[in-house]
Amino acid sequence: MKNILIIFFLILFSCDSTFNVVEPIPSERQKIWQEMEYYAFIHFNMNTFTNKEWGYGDESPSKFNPTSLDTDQWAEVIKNSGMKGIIITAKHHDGFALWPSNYTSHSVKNSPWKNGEGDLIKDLEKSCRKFGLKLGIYLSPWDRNHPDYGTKKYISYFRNQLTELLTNYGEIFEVWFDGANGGSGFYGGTSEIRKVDKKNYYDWENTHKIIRELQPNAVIFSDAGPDIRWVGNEKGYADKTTWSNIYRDSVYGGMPDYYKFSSGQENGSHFIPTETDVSIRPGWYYHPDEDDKVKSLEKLIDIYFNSVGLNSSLLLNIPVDTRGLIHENDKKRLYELNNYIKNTFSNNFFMESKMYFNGISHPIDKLIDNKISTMCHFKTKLNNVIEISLNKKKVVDIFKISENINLGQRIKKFRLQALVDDNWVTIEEGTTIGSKRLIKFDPIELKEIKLTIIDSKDIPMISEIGIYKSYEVKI
Ligand code: FUL
Repeated sequence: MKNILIIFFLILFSCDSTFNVVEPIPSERQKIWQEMEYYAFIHFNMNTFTNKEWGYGDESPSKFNPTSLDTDQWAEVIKNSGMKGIIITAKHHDGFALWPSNYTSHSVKNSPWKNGEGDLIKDLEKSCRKFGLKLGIYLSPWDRNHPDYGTKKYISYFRNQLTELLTNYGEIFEVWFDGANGGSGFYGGTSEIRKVDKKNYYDWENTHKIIRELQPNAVIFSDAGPDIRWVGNEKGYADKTTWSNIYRDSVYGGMPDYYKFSSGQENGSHFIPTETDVSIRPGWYYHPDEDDKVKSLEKLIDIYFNSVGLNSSLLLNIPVDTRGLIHENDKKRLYELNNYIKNTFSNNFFMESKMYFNGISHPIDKLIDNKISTMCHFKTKLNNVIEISLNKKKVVDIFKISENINLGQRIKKFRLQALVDDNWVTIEEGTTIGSKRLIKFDPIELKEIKLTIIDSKDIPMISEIGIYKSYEVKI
């Protein structure tokens, strides 16, 4: 009888035995990036001082003059906010460089800041290392200042700047290329409209080679990858259905109607997860009249659930102010959000619970150890059921599930139910899971919960599950 039971058990599910992969799967650099989840964008550059979002390219370097710039303050606030890195706008569309580039005079070296002796990227690099953060670079492909923009010569200039940034500032975790490019600008004084063929002008393939050679661990972001792709909006919301898979060669940076690709494609040829970029204020850059328009904690929590909780990452922008500091109001809100995330997710009520995979009792430890590599999986693709019984009734409002995406994203359809008065009540029916799916619902008191994985591309590989109650942040 015992042997029959063991065989039955192995037929239905197992933990950490041999398994197949479902292509496409992430590269090593993507795996490292995927674990970061939440990191900061900093928009700080010429626009901070002209109170604009997009500079024309004719701004005098003398305008760049922060009074008390302190990159240690940025890094300290960001570290204490639970974020893992910073991506800085080294050069935005107006062409002003935050480092003393050898290839242009339009940079900090002609500004009053530190009498032209400063290098903001160097300062930030040091602060990031000091506070244990990773450093990433935003380098605008569009340059409204440069006389050669639109010609082949500009591509060499762009690559020279990229090479400087990837050579002189240690390890870079992400290189960020904006899809906004081409249009009106100063262009060395011609003040005209210069449109470019967004698909071919930049010869991205060869630009990417430079990055791979100089910073092999860096992920490359653009609307279309090749490593990380845009989520398709700047509001902070990923699609409810989010495949990391996409037919990469059907998309390109700056393409029209890109938003149509937000949800990816189930059978896409390449693994290119989304990144959700959104600003904590209405603008990307600092504007004094937005000091009281910092997003509410409630809104930021909603964004967190709809980005990190929808198989994406959250790149939250903080506009550093004209002093060169993260403003008190943004700092306060970032700390509140961190307080919420830290305290909510530190208490997984699945500890000491009983779990059943397709009706068979099974230890839950590998699914609550916060390790993607330890997991449990079934033996069939359809209608697999995980039932969990808490050690006692609890009021909860969040459910978490992760697939081991290192073996390929698989789950296509699921249903989450709670046992209420002897009836299974559906909390959520959904599609994709991916690296992390967070489901938020009205608080409910329960003891038994059931997840049915209705359909999957291949046998589902579950690496984490969790159930939580939202922490009440005192504001
Ligand atoms: C956009 C840019 O045009 C904005 O200014 C900002 O940098 C945002 C992150 O990307 O496409």
